Amino acid sequence: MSITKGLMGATALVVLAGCQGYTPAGDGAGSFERGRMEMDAPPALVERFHQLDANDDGVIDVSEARSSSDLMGAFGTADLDGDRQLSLEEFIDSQSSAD
Ligand SMILES: [Ca+2]
Ligand SMILES: [Ca+2]
Repeated sequence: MSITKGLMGATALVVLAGCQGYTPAGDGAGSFERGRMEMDAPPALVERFHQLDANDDGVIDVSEARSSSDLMGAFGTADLDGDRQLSLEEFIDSQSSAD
């Protein structure tokens, strides 16, 4: 009986040690930072921004956003500073996080 109990305890320790070695905490954080770097102005999104910016003033206002129903739906959350216009940065940020 005592031998079986000892084996189970040893197995539990091995499993715990295995889990800690398999998922290092630093790796996840590093991947997240790489992800943020990569969403820095993808060319396709920049091109789409300029297509939506019909009057070419460098921001997408509400009337311009109406040409895209999915953008219009995301406008409120995409407009981070609440000025009712989407800057290129706000647009890319919203489109990148939408995926
Ligand atoms: Ca505009
Ligand atoms: Ca804004």
